[in-house]
Amino acid sequence: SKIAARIVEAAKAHTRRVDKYIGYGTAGFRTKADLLDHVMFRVGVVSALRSKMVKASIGVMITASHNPEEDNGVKLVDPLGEMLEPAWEVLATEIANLPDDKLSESIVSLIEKSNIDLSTRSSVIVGRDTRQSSPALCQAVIDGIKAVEEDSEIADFGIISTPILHYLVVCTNDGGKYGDPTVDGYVAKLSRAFRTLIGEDNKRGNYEPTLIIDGANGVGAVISEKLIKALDKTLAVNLVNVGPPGILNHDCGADYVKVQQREPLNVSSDCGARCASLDGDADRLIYLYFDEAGMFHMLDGDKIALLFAEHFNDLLKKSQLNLKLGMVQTAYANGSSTNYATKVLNVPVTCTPTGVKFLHHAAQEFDIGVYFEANGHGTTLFSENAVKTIKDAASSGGNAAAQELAGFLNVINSTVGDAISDLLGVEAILHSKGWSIKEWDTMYQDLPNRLLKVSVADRNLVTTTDAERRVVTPEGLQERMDIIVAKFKDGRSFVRPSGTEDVVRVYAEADTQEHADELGKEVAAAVSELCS
Ligand code: 16G
Ligand code: ZN
Repeated sequence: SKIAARIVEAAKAHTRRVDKYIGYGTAGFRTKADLLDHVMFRVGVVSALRSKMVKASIGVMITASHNPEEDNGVKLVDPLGEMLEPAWEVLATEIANLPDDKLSESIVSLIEKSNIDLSTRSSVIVGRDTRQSSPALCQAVIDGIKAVEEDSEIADFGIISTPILHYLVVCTNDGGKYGDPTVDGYVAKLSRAFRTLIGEDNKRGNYEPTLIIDGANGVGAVISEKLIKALDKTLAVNLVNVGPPGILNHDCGADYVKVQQREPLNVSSDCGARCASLDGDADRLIYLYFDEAGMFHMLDGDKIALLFAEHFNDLLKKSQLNLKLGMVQTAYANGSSTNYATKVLNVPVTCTPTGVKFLHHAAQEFDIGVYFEANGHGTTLFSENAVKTIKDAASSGGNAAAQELAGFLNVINSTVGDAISDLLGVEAILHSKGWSIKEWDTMYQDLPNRLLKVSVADRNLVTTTDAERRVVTPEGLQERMDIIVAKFKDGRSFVRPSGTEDVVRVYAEADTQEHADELGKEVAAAVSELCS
């Protein structure tokens, strides 16, 4: 057939030079950049076919997020801005790993099996991060799309954040209802909503409108620059870690701050101000500051989630709107944060397995669903009913709390976790409350915790249940862990196989750092022993 011939021809420029299986993990295909050329080409092919099948625009994002500069990756975004449907993850993985000489026949069979109408024009929205490997890999994706259909509609947005790509996909498919499908449209929507929320006076109580943003030497810095202009001094931003290319995430960024539990490069302990660290594709956010004694404090995804939940809870009470607020966390959420939500705020908390798609899905069960991973990825979802209820109450006037909620509808990028949008949300809430970062930080006290990795022969020996909180196999491990955990006050521990690295992860928390460390060590030893 014609398409088979075209794919054979185009694939010659993107041969599979490495015989290594590359899987579609929790965040798409991700590995060393120099292993990815053929994968990108094939993802391009798959994205065009997916678009034809669903008769809508599909997104392709080229990034390896918080991972080092040498890595890269790619993920597909479905028409409503959500992660690619699982059945297609399987298809994409099969196609990505075929030998070259099986590629075209396999694609033809996919077209037949899925009943894809080739006459439907495909539409693919493409974005990439600032990695030096990204332009060439992006070209490989485009070659793949064109192999399926020479005049496919390709919107190549160049360097954008992952959340902007999700936003563009949503806006393109809903005809611009959610926002104007351009980067400027995104910046304008968020900055306008933020300025409306802040109003005339950007100072209030203990809130100071000055912020350091750590751009992780990546796209977060690029977007922040646009944002700063659009904010027009409503928020005074000191942007650090803005490049040069080649040192993405190096000793800076949200993942560095969270894992190392220290400040990023170019943020010094005497600055006294608050700092927001973004990750390499700007979909994670972590705050930090130094107190008067020069001590470092970190406010992670859990703290951010609780700030949102508390404020929305307040606004719902004040506005007297009858909407159901809930939170979604994973097992990594600090026990104190869950406790604060359920016991102090009386907000229900759902726990899901790790991975954005699980949290996002669970958050859709509420009218207002706040979801965050402790690593700083998260957002707030508003049901259709919530959007309508809030807008109606806001427009009828006199209900200031409803009007504030309406402002948040536009500041928050509900399509996926978005560091820039979350940052504006946090700043607007602190302003509204007149809070310093210290007042936010002392909302509740984190339980000391420890994260460890254990290398084992086969990490998939470990299987879990109850949203990763209990081990099913290897047999006897959970019983051993129960006995160990019982020895520690406020002890809690769980283990799970990583979805992105060849290790088993161990989480432990307890009343003191020493105890959390000890608990983690003992559990790690049990994992090693029972997995060998
Ligand atoms: C991926 C996930 C992230 C999760 C992380 C866990 C998405 C888009 N990203 O980065 O949510 O926290 O994996 O990694 O789902 P791990 O399985 O190695 O612990
Ligand atoms: Zn990221």
